Amino acid sequence: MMLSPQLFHKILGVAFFLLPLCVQAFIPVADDETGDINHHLEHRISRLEGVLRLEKRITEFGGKIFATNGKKADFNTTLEKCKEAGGSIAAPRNPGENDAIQYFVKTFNTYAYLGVKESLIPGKFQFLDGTELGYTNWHSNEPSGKGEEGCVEMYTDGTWNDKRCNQNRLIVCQF
Ligand code: MMA
Ligand code: CA
Repeated sequence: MMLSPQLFHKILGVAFFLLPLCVQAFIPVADDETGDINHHLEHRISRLEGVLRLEKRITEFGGKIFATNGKKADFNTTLEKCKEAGGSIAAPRNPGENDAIQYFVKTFNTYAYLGVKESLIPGKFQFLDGTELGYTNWHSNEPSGKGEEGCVEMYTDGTWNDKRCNQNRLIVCQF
């Protein structure tokens, strides 16, 4: 018996419509297993986070995770290291995120470069992708470089200073 193309198309449509229902109906075990696996993974992740917090390697604010390896590098090397790790250089968007980064600067007693750079307009700073800063925390009388200091470092008190990019600073990334 030959199916007409129209009927074939209809059957195909119904089959695909029913497919998700069949998947749910015929393998209910899979759902339980998924729940178990999720539970197990959550438990493992929370223990790993405990280790990283104990080692003072991670902080968190508003869903953003900040991390350091405790090492120092110049600005461009910091960009590379953070990218290699699947993140980007830490760029605070509000006081909570600034505090989360400052925790490392204080703990390791080492200034950190931020993901903020001078724009084409000397003395005006922006995020690395060129977007405007909605929040800043400049130290008094900063930025001062007038085109000579293209990067930004965080001081131990959490305030910012524009700085040449070739210094060694604490690597802090965001994820
Ligand atoms: C250094 C350098 C500048 C900073 C001043 C503050 C002398 O230059 O770190 O970026 O603005 O100190 O006194
Ligand atoms: Ca400066």
